[in-house]
Amino acid sequence: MRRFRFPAALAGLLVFLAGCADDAELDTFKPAGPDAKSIDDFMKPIWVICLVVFLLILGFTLAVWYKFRVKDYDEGDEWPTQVHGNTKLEVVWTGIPIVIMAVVSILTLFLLSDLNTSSANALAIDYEVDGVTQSVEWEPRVVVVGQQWWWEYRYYLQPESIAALDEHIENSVTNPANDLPPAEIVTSTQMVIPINQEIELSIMSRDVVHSFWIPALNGKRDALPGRVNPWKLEAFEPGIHFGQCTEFCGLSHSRMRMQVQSMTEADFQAWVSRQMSTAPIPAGAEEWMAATRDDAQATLDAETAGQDAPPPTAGEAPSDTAEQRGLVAFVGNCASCHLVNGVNDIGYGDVALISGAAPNLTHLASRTTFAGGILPLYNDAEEEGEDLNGNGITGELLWNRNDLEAWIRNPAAIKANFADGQRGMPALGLDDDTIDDLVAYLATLGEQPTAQAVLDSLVD
Ligand code: HEC
Ligand SMILES: [Cu+2]
Repeated sequence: MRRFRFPAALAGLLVFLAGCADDAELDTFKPAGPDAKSIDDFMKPIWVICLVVFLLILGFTLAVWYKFRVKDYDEGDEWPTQVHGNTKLEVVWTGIPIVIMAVVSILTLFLLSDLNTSSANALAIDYEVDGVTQSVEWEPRVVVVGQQWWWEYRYYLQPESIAALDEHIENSVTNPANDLPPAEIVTSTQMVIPINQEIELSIMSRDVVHSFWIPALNGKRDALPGRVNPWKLEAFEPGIHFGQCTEFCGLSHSRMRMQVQSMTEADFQAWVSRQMSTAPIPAGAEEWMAATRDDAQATLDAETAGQDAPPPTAGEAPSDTAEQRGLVAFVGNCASCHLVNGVNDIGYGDVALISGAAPNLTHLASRTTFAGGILPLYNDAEEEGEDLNGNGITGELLWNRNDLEAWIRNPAAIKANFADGQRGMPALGLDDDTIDDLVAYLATLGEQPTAQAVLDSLVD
């Protein structure tokens, strides 16, 4: 047994030291917002109290052991006087912990109730749609939906859509996360928020219990099917704040990560503007797309009227460029699950999955990570180097073709899922050329993020 002692001690030490990484993504000791800071401010004195209690007890124990130890058996040392019960002492050492615990729990309740109430003030957002500037008073609120194994974020901006959301939640008899009304912005894995602004969250789940946790911004909050849990977030500075689902939710629980990207109010407004646009249609495919959409609308109208669908009018699908072929392949293979606004949003909702949703891909390329935050969408962005994009940031963003191709070829090989049970994305058995075209098309969906955002969001 003895020869295992050293390796065991070494392993223990390594595990212990591994907890000391100073750039750990999920560091709970680096608050980056007021909520996380109030938790931190509260926790630190408690650690100090714990340390004092620990040292006192250890000190007493050692002192007693030293003072009353048996010095020599042979000479028949006298036994120390045996004491049974000392009321005063017992009252003191029972009373002090009770007082400490009571104070800590009462203060905890106050803090919890503070973390549960948000007082978000409305934020005036100007955004542009089709060249026309519009403006809304946004009560900063993001609907967070957990599902196996990724997070969706929904932004309801216009008064009508906010009213529809509230009505939906109020009238929901089973699970409010099902059939949520359309939101102006839907994104996945990366939530985007303006800084110095309290953001109210409404956390839900489409399937099992998940838990939303961005340690730098606030504590954990469970996502429960059938409920809407309130929570809030606020960030001091622009940056990326990492998170991880913290309620075991099945096969790929550990690959259900998330990030919050905080940015200045001006950058946030620009982000909103960009997210409000529909996806660009690859050059040369506009006519076919318009006709395909008309057909979808006609089929939908006929269905509603209880008639037979009219014959399709869209002619031969365009196939000159990779992007065109990719769009056509998307409509044929992916559109039953994924939404791209401007492509298949007509009559969309006939989703094949039990969890009821797949990530909205309209602005996929504006994110920096995919598949529940386990893979980067761009690579080769370097900290040092030339200003290749002419945007003042050095390094170049390269669309991560390899991982995207591997993902479309067989998602389960990258992220264990349960596609037969309609969890996660299935392998669709596409040939390599089609996959190439799809990846080229996906790159057109949304404006590139900054190289800085890509660098910041890489998990070391
Ligand atoms: C049966 C439904 C279904 C079909 C069909 C489908 N997907 Fe998916 N897809 C999903 C689900 C579910 C996820 C989320 C998986 C995860 O992260 O665990 C996903 C994730 C993705 C992602 C990552 C998105 C993100 O933000 O993380 C991409 C990219 C993607 N799919 C592309 C495609 C393409 C291209 C096709 C067509 C060839 C396709 N999918 C077909 C269900 C589907
Ligand atoms: Cu989860």
